[in-house]
Order: sequence, then C-alpha cells, then structure tokens
Amino acid sequence: MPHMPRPLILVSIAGLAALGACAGDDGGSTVINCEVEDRDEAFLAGMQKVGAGGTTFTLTSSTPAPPGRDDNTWVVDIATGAGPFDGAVEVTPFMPDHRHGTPIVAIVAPVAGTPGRYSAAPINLWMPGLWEITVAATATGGSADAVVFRFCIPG
Ligand SMILES: [Cu+2]
Repeated sequence: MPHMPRPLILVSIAGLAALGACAGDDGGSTVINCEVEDRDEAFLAGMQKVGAGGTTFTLTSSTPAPPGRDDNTWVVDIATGAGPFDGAVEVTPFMPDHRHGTPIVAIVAPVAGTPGRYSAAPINLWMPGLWEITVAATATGGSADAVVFRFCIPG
C-alpha cells in the first residue's frame, strides 16, 4: 500500500496554503501596496454617495483621516428627498478579497443637535488591504438604502 498516504498529504498541504493566504496578511508577511490598488477611493472629507433609493450619504469626517488600520470614527450625514434622515443606521466593514469582516460591531448613534448626522465607532479595519464599508440606513417606518465606501489600508 505505498501509494495510499500520498493523496492525503497533498490535500493537507493545499488546505494549509488556503488558510495561510489571510493569516499571512495579518502577520505582516505580505506588504499591501495601496498605490497599485485601483478599486479603492481617495478619502475626502465631505465625499458623497447616493444610494439606489436616492438617499444621500456624506462622509463628513473620518478620524483618523484618511481611514487607517484598526479603529476609526466616522461622522456621516444622511439625507433623503424629504430632508434629514431619521431611523436606524448600520456601518459594516468587509474585506472582499478575504470574505471576512470584523468581530467588532461599530456603534452608530445620532449626533444631538444635527438632524441626519450619525457617528459610528469603532469602525475596525484590522487588516491591511481593501475594505468595503457599507453604510445602511433604514428610515423609521420606511424603506432602506445603502452605499459602500472602499478604502485601502496600507501595511
Ligand atoms: Cu483579510
């Protein structure tokens, strides 16, 4: 039976290589060069996106700016055709190349005194690479809308 163990060994090596793709990034063994990443966006305070439902999302500020590794705080202004948005907001980071997010949930809260303004923290971008950060807004008793901001975290 000399040939029996070989296929098993090959499968094991392939499995380790697949797991190592993401773990290697985290350990810093792979350098992420954001200069060659063309799916990301240049951060600009006040940058705007309009959702499919017509809701306007303004990324009023990011701390740090541009968004950096680990914890970020964002202020987002949300408006509908009827005026400032009022409802539930969720901010969800995701790494499309690795198919994972972050275990840390960003707390989103309305900013007192400014209708339609929400703060979100911590937006935990814990790994270098391209992140997609979805901002979703569901109006009280109304419809939902969302946009995606894409930023590359160097490392
Ligand atoms: Cu990752």
